[in-house]
Formats: sequence, C-alpha cells, structure tokens
Amino acid sequence: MPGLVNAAAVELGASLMCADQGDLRRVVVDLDRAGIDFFHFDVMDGSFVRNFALGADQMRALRPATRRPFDAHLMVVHPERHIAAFAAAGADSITIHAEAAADLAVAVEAIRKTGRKAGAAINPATPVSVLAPAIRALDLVCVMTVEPGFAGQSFIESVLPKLDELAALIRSTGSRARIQVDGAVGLSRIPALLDRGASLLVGGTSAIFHAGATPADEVVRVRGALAAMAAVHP
Ligand code: S6P
Ligand code: MG
Repeated sequence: MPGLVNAAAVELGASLMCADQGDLRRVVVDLDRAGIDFFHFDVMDGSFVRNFALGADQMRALRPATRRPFDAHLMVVHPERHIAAFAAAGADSITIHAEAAADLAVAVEAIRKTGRKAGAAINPATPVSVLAPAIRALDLVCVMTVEPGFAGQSFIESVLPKLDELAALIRSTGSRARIQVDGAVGLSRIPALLDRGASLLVGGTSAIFHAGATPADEVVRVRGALAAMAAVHP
C-alpha cells in the first residue's frame, strides 16, 4: 500500500551501540540538540546473541542527559527477568524478542504493567504469525532487517514482504502497534520502508554513525530528507 506512512510522522532513533562508547553522554546531548526522536538501547547478553552491549546501568546514567524517549531493545534470554530493571532505569518503551519469551502475551502484559510502551521484536527468519497472540497489546513491533547482534551488516531484502504482512495483521486486528525497522536502515531504503508501514526507524552505522560526518550532522541530514519526502508525498 504505497504511502501508508507520511514521512512527517516518522520518528528517527539513534542506536547507541553504534556511538562512541567512551563518550555516550556527549553523544546523547548532541543528538538531542540535533533533533533525534528517540534513543535506541541495544541490550545484548552474549547468549541470545553473540555479543555484549548496553545494560540498565548505562541507561540510568544517561537518563538525566535528555528528555527524549529511551527505547530498550532486549536481545537477551529470559527477557521477562529484566523488564523491571529497564523500567526502573528510565526506559519509555521495552521491546523483547518473540523468540526469547516463554509466553509472548504474558511478557507483553508484564511490560504494560510497568506503564512503559510494550514492544516485540522478530528476527529475519521469524514469521509475523508469532505476534498474533500479543498484537492487540503491543505499542510497537520491531522487525529486524539484519541478524541481531552486530551493527554494520547488510540489509536482508527478503524481510520486506513481512512488513506488508505485519501491516495487514495490525489493520485486521485493530492494533495500535507501530512498525519499527532495525538493521541497515540507510536513507535510500527509507521510502520503501515507509510505503510498507514503518514509522519508527533505528539509525545505526548506515544512517547516523559513520566516518566523515558527525552524528548530529547526519541526524539533521536524515531529518531534512524526511521533511523533503513529506513535502513530495504529503
Ligand atoms: C543489531 C541491533 C541494531 C543495530 C543497528 C545498527 O543487533 O539491534 O539496533 O545497532 O542495526 O545499524 P546499522 O545501520 O549499522 O545496521
Ligand atoms: Mg536494535
């Protein structure tokens, strides 16, 4: 369905695992001033994925640096055990992986009880159908377009039809869930993602954090491109 999402309604997040880990507070302050919409915290336990990344302590330490939303993406086993910690650390939304939850609907309900927005993520090979039991309780669905674990990978094109399926599931169930896309989201891909219903974009090395430009300048550039898209396709 072309034009499903207006570019003006799209929110751009910064994936902090891609930032200078020695200077995260300055990065957060700079991106806040540059107009980033949310901060995406990749939480990795070395078990669900073969890497380690941010935890609740970093989130708590960074919370005073910005009022913009903190989006926790838990790539961990037993995600149910960690919901309370991220809620207490200042997360505005908490996303768990459908593959890791013992019972997705129960885990999503546990997130909702904390008062935070509830998200579910699916790996590239995971079918949209696993979301069905929880879809009406979800605020967002994170569709991975790379294998979780590392930044700087190639976009997996075969995931695109799942966005259409997900948009159809959301429509048919009356869910209010927004579609987030995470993995190799570069500027050239954004129009196709919007056409398929995505409205939350996670910016990593493909969009914001790379050599040759400051992250703040890249946020301004991507936001400018989104504004231009909105003007062309209002
Ligand atoms: C991957 C993680 C993502 C990455 C993001 C990086 O496991 O969930 O949030 O940080 O994909 O972006 P890029 O453009 O380097 O793929
Ligand atoms: Mg992520």
